Amino acid sequence: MGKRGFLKFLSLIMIAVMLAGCKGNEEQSEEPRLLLGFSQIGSESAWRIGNTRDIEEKADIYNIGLMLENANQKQENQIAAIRRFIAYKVDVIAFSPIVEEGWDNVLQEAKDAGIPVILVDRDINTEKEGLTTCLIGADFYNEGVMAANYLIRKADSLELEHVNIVEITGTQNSTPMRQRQAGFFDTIAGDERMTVLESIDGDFLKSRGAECMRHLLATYGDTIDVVFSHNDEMTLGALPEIEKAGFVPGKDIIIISIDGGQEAIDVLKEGRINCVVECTPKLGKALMETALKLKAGQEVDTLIHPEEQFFSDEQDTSLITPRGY
Ligand code: GYE
Repeated sequence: MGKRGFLKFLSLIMIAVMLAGCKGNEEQSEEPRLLLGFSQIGSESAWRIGNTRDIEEKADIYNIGLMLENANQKQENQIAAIRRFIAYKVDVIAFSPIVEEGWDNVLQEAKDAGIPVILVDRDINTEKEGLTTCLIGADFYNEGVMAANYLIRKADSLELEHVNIVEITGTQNSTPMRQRQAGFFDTIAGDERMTVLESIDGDFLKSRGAECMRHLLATYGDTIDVVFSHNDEMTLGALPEIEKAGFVPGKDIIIISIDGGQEAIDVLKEGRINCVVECTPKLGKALMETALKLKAGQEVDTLIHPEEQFFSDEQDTSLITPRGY
């Protein structure tokens, strides 16, 4: 390239850089409509990762400034994040409480600062009124009911006389753990065939699901008819343990899971899981719309449940469309 050619090349690069800079400035100059602080629990499952991604995407679409903090499964990190959001004077705070108890003080601080708080995914337990504005999350009790109704139908179709169930639960004292269990137990209560051998805490983690399953197999061996697992991760951890112990999941042991992430649906299609109750992580749209209403001083619905589906070996599973999480 000659000197002139080189100069031309250089000026082209400079123009390109300037244009890129202008575009960046243009994007930045569009003020966010509000600032939302969101404290996420962690990254324990495909569900959680899908939920974080959905909230980030929707914040972008709605032009909402998002301060997102990941608490790595620790309540104290969530409390510290909420305090930072208050100090930063965000417009709205949202968080997914890892457990139900222990939020009164920090939420009172948010209330005193005049910042509205939205609960996402999970609920809190408190005596105090007015600490939060609303809850956007799934109907976990109904998920437990759907899981149990599937089991009752399955027991009918297999003409089972006794059904021994082991339950691997989500994080102790979390809303999905409490309500999925309550919905399931209330629904099987009237069915004399059903016995729950043990409920064990798998903390929504794959590694814990495997550990719990090893313990359950060592204790109850071939008397286990059903595994009811509160999320896909724990189910996916438990399956190899069942196979190592010489049982065929989906046939020797009925496997019931909750969430409906792609990996679990693929295993359902293979026949190694019998039923997956959907719990959608796509709560971002409702969150952004609610935050905008709060900023505008409008009334919001106090409880928003997304619609949820149900997948099982009773249907043609090849028709299930890609899940997106
Ligand atoms: O089922 C599980 C996750 O709170 C609904 O938390 C959520 C649960 C979900 O990690 O996979």
